[in-house]
Amino acid sequence: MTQSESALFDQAVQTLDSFQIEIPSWGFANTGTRFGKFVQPGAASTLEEKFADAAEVNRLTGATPTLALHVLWDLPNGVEDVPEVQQLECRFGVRAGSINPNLFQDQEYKFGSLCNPSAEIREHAVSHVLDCIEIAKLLGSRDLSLWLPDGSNYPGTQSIRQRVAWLQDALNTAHSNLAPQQRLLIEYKPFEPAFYHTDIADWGMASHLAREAGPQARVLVDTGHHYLAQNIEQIVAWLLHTDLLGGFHFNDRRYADDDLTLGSIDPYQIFRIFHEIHSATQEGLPLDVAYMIDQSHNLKGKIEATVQTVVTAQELWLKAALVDRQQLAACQQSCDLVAAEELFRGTFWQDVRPLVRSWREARGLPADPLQALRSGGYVERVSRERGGRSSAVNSYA
Ligand code: RM4
Ligand code: MN
Ligand code: MN
Repeated sequence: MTQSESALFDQAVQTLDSFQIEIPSWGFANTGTRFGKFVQPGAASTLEEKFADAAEVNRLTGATPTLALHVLWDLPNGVEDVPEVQQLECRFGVRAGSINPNLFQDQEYKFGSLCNPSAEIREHAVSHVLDCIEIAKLLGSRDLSLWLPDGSNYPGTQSIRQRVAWLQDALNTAHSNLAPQQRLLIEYKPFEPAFYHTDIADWGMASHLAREAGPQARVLVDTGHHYLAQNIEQIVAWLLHTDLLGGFHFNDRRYADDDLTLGSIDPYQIFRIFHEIHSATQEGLPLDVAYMIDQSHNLKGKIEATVQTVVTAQELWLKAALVDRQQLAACQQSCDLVAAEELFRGTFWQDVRPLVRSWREARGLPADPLQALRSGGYVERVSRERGGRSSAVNSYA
């Protein structure tokens, strides 16, 4: 290794050692679209199976020590299920990650949850959120990630402002129940399931709600929750500037909230987002960003898709770290547009896969996690074990 090669390798080691990404329990379950589901024999249907799959992904990638849990899907009995989760954490060496309340499944949420015109239903929704905060406390999970389906389908049918007021009350209550180290992450989405107005439609609304709720509230950016023309890295830059960036739900999409695997459609987009974060970190901004995956693997093998996503995230995270930001700043300052763009683009085009591979070898991980998954026989084994059962489908669609 030349001196510059070894400096590059050291940078890669530091960059990859410090990058962890949370995987979602629902990424291992049978999912589908509103038209139906194609059931996979290896899909996880119990929490134990989800933890087992998460452990396999962590064994292969070394980057996924936590598993996001969706409360009604994973802890149907709420707080009572905490001891089971704790046992699974010990058994599989994977910790519970962010806790996701479920405010979209019950029949009573037809007209909304935290923004429902019925005070009784709003109270019920708030009490579910408080239960989730309690679950998170017991599990030592820092982040509560809140996504609501609330909104309306037809103009004039709901008071948009009244609903904002109800929502703010609910979030204030949630915030006042947080333990000091906990955070409330507020996710936004422009449409779906509501098709006229969504109560938290964009990052501006989420930022406002977070700021009003209190200092432990932040915004959660789900990459699939934007209109196609939106400049997501600009939103990220603003959230960094305002110290409101709490975390990400990564996925990719071609049209809307498609929940495709990260970087499958537009890897450059993720590179640009990561560049904003690396650049803020280099400037010494105090960052605490939760990197999480939120995907629905309808056609790809669940574990394969998850491993592929983690590997892609690591590659893009490293690529973005390698941007020569001092040089870039000089080009920006002198308005040397083409030089700046070529530096930026050129770093994106650089193939970092050999570097990531060397890092894996240095860390005793499989050099090629996807290949190791294929040759390891895990998917075949769980497909045999799980395939016979009719798997209860309790997630998307
Ligand atoms: C939503 C949103 C949430 C996720 C649910 C299942 O579209 O992305 O984060 O929990 O789907
Ligand atoms: Mn999401
Ligand atoms: Mn989504």
